[in-house]
Amino acid sequence: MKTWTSRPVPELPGSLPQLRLYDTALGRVVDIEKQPEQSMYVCGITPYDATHMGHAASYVAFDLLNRVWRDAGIRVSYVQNVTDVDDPLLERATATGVDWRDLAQSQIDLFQTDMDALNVLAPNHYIGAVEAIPDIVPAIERLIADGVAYRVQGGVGEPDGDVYYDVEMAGKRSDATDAWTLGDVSGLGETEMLALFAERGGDPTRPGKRNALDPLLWRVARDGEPHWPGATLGDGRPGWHIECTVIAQKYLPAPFTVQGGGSDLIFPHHEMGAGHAYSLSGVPLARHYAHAGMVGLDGEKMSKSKGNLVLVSKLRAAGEDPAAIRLAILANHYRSDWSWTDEQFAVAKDRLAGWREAIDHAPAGSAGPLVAAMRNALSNDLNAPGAIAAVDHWAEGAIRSAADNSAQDAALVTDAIDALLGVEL
Ligand code: 5CA
Ligand code: ZN
Repeated sequence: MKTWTSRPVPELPGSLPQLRLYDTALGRVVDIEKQPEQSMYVCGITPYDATHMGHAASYVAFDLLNRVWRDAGIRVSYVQNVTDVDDPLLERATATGVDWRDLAQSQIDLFQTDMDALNVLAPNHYIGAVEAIPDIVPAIERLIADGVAYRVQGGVGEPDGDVYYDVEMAGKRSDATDAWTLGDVSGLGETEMLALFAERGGDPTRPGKRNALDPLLWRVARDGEPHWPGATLGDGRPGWHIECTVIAQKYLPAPFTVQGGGSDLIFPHHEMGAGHAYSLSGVPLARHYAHAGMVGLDGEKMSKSKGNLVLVSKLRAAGEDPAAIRLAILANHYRSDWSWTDEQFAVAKDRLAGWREAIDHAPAGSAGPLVAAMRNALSNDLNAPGAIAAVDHWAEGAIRSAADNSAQDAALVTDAIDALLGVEL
């Protein structure tokens, strides 16, 4: 699928220190191994509504990772999916009387325009679930042949043949030390898993399943639902977790460096994806799992289903500067849960205006130490608030300074704020 076009990233002299990142599966900050090329998969949107601040924050978080790797001279291979067929998308299309394909396409276009406005670097591959179906079908057939997936008989009004992943069997099959067993990514116990599974698209009470937590791999065709050829599986459509697993395995090395998304994807999505990948390839999907915090509004998680949304496109349409939206997001550490407020947005707008003013007063020799301070903060688990504080400190000094203004320093500070934070002055 077509992606958006990244804006150029200025090159800075020097380079970033050793990158440290919080790994969800390990539960601590780890050194990211140095490699000439790094790879990441960031879960994309389900395109049934416009990009809200929560989505935007998760893509800005992983854009920071992309930028710090590039700053360290590392090539980045970046893949993102788009869940362009799934229950919530079909339900919304039916409820609003729009063709689900038109709904998906319009929201994908809007998302890409928002990402471009927010100066989020584009992935190298942007892949839809629908276009991945020819790769997903043989993967599921293999899981069945290997005994880690099974077909369920239909019940009242349900056809035979939905395919589920056998979490227990998959866990037992793994004898290597880095193998997957249920809970490896999320660290959750069964009770918590059951609650989250039901809440986040799972069907724990579906009759005929071997384990309540077994996730759907293939949903055979139902009347009125879109479906695709499934070879021996029969016509149908894929489950959610297998979609991301197969796309990541096709376009990235195994294991790739970082699997990313919002923290609501830790379980079941990234847990099950890690299992699927191990069952399919015998190696872990990713070396590290990283998650962004949840963004809320008025104390509640911002979500399409709740409808309490602050939309990037609406703010843009109201004439707000996307650089200020990005700066408002970055003022929160990517791992923290936070709420969008007009007050915080006003602070970001003032800050951006202050930085723009200070740039004309850049004291000679001040840029180098600022760039070093920004890099130090960002290399420490992408501490954007720390990098912002460094720029604030520099800007206050620049305004007060009696030293000569330096065009060279002004250019370097402008480049650093753009290259490392993605904020264009
Ligand atoms: N298509 C799947 C991933 S394969 C999906 O979760 N789509 S989504 O549109 O619901 O979310 C897209 C990304 O935004 C995910 O990484 C999700 O974790 C993140 N996200 C959703 N809501 C929020 C929120 N309120 N705060 C922070 N991130 C959020
Ligand atoms: Zn995903």
